[in-house]
Amino acid sequence: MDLGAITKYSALHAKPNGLILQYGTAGFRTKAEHLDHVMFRMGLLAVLRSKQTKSTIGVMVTASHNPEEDNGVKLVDPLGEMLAPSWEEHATCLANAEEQDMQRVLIDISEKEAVNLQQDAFVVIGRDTRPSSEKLSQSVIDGVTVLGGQFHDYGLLTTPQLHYMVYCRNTGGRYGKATIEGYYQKLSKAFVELTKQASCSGDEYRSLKVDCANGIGALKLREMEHYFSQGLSVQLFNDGSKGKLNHLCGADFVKSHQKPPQGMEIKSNERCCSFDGDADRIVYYYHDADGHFHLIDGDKIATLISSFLKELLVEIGESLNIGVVQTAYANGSSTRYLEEVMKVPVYCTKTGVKHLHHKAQEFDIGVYFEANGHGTALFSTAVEMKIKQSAEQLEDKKRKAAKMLENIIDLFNQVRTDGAVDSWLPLHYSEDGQNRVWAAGDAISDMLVIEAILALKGLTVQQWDALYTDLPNRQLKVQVADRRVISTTDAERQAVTPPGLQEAINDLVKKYKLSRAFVRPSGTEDVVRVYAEADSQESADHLAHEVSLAVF
Ligand code: 16G
Ligand code: ZN
Repeated sequence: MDLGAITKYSALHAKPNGLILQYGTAGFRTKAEHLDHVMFRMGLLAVLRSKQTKSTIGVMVTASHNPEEDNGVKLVDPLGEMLAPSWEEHATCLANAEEQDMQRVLIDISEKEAVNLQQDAFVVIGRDTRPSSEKLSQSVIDGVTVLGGQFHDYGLLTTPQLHYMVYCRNTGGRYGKATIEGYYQKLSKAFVELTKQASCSGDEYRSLKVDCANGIGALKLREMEHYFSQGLSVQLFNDGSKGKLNHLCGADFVKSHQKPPQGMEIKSNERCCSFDGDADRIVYYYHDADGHFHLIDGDKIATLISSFLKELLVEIGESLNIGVVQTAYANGSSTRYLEEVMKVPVYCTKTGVKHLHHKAQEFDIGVYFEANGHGTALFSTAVEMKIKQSAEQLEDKKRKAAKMLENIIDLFNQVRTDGAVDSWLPLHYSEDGQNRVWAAGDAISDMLVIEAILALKGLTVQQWDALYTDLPNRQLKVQVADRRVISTTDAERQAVTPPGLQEAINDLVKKYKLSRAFVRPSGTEDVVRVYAEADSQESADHLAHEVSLAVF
């Protein structure tokens, strides 16, 4: 380590005095102007992580659905998954170190993690379309090069695309080509194969309006659309040519305001969807003939996907276990429908993809979605092997179902192992012995899966929506002096501190029918979030308001 050079370059990316940031649920996030030093330092950290794992590490510059003025950064581990928890702590430590302590912190991390500093390092970088992202990703590159790391800058990418690149590079191309064309080809091939089998191929199933949140999703869908246009034609809105990123549009806006994005003209019963600013979330919606807006959120997406997968398994004659993972935000109606009608076990975890992902890996097929539209399905190695055998051996109908399942696995961007997992995973990388894979939720791949299922089942958007009726709900955010005074348990559904808060919430909830409410400190913003649902919108609004008063 050339400590002199690090000190010299670090001074060019100086930390503002007194600024303390935390590596949160999705990395660092704050106003872009406060992030230069964090970017430089994450470049340094990515090199250390790369040396330790002897693998390529990813760095993504984005603040997802947050306002255009914000930015953020997160590291992507060797199998395309979220950074390991111990390294999140190192990231926080390094980001907050005062200039004179930088060298010591870097040496500390290297010693604690037994990093061989002679080892080569390779880092890949991607960024979203924010005006600040280009310069900030240059600061990441400065950090990488000053520690002697090599890098490839992919420039503009969606977050899931960067995960894909990391995964492909670390598996020697067995999974797919680590290029943008490789990504497009892989997904489109599976989609076109799948939709070929759809008997309902009228126009109704073949066109979709997409609100791209004025973000990266627009650029990438535009590049990709001709690869899958045989099966689907997309009409893009909020493509960044006029509006501001995430402003009055995008998945987060639509979900939290429960209304359509601006800048999109919707005719009745037209199928529409919204991506978020880095294209890892998706929600669907439509206007009915009376002009009422209907939101189809992550819960209903999980329901559609899990019921389709279950049907395919029945067809093939495999009794594999399938489970759905949700968070406290899942609408009560969705949980009831999954458990009581579909007879699928449902589990609740804390908010944040890493928690859901972890739980979903316990099943042969684990479908996980946050209500906000962030999710995917995971398939165990055993499933893949069985499906592969079935696709080769079974007769007609069964073989067709097995083939469909194979293509769905590909479309979800899931690793295909052919059974020989351990022989080609980066040999030196095994944090917890788990076969962790990437596929952490991708708006483009989720969109293609959903479109394929609707076409194959011949479902209209209204029929999909009619699976169950959402309980009216409301989300609010509350500014408090210190959100950390609130701590929770039971997958964030119960408040432990401050004393008396949970009792107060219980009393309020009792006043309404079919009601439920919880509070939790945000992992991405300096606010406390309140969620309430009840039998009417008015009751849900009242309950949310009353609970937010109890938070003070
Ligand atoms: C991040 C999470 C998302 C979660 C959200 C909650 C990832 C990749 N993203 O965006 O899953 O829903 O945070 O934000 O894990 P909150 O803690 O501010 O409510
Ligand atoms: Zn996002």
